[in-house]
Amino acid sequence: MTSAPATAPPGVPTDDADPFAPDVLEDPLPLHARLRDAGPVVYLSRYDVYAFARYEQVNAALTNWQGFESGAGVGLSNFRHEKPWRPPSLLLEADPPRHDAPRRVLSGIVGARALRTLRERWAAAAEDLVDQVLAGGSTELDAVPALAQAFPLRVFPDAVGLPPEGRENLLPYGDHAFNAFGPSNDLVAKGAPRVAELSAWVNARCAREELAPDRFGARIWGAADRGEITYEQAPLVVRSLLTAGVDTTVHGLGAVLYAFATHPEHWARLRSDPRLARVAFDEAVRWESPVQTFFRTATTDVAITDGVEVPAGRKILMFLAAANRDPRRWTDPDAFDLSRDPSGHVGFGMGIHQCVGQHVARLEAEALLTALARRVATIELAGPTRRHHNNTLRAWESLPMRLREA
Ligand code: HEM
Ligand code: OVM
Repeated sequence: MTSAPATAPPGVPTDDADPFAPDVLEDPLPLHARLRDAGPVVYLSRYDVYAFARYEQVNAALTNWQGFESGAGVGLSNFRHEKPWRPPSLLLEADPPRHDAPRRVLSGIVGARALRTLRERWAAAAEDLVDQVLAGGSTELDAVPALAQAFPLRVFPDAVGLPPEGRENLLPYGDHAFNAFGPSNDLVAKGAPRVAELSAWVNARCAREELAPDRFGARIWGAADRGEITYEQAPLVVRSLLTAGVDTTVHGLGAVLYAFATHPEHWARLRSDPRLARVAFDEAVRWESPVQTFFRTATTDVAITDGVEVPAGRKILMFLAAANRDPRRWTDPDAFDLSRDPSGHVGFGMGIHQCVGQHVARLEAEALLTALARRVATIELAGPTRRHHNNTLRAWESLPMRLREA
């Protein structure tokens, strides 16, 4: 291993913050503003890495996979020097050309066209869930377990083709995987005792025999039959769905439900025009950025601005969340606003790794928000909210809400 400089190169401002410390995870916005204002690139001395917090640099790096690779891992750990906690993802942690075939296969299976057959089924599942929580009247509930977790867990594992047993492992496995992109802090230590058990369960579910016919999982194996990916790759592609497909949507739904509970005028607008459900979800993904950060690794010395460069081999932390609220890019960035056009946000990433599951996430959100908009006149907070801390995810642990039936 080459020894890294302990201080920033000339022209690069330094910040000694820990982006993964509990107080920052509780409220990351002040750090995001400070890093954006410090300059286009900042050196984080605590971890000896660089950081981009402005939209321009984050967007440019995400669309420059030649200069900013993913194959060295998209967490703090550099896979060229340290052994990954699990075999690397064939999508997230791969660069072209190896990234391309798995990506093509998965886009065909969870892309917008392929999802059309699920639309009515998921709409009906959302109506059922809303029926059940309203139970014939207005109600107080914790929107995290009752809605944000309940809905994805009803529809997504079925769509992948998982058996009913053991589905309770999905959220803790994903939570650990997203923690593992950060440093080995208390959050990773807290997950460690269950990693072997959870990984064994997830890995076993990726086998062909485990997966119901004609669902996402079986279709991935079907792609192997056609030679589009190898039989060795198929289980790892299934694993990507199981890792990235649950916690993300749970926290995305938590974000949009919190947004509506705190912006009643926007709930009224959604009720009068349910077609706003999709833009509302994207605006919530911009506003909250359920996936806050990912790293890249510089493949060569990369020039950022005049005379300032990131040296080859160094990790750069991309603050998607800070880019999504950069006032250089967005008008009134801290406002949740259904009138804005949130397209171009980097909450799903950008470029060749842009979230392959974004249509799944949007369809889930559309189904749930549409069902709620039909039945629920007002949503309001009914008690103190609590954050869930994760090294990568911005999440709610508890969202007490009162829903008044229309
Ligand atoms: C990639 C966010 C839902 C599967 C990504 C990336 C982001 C992201 C930011 C880019 C990572 C990078 O550039 O390094 C989200 C958010 C979601 C969500 C905010 C929900 C609101 C999903 C779902 C699935 C999924 C539902 C599966 C059905 C993936 C996969 C990749 C990915 C496999 C890697 C793609 C590649 O590297 O080519 N996601 N995601 N995601 N996402 Fe999502
Ligand atoms: C993967 C994956 C993709 C996106 C996010 C993620 C844990 C994992 O392909 O395994 O987070």
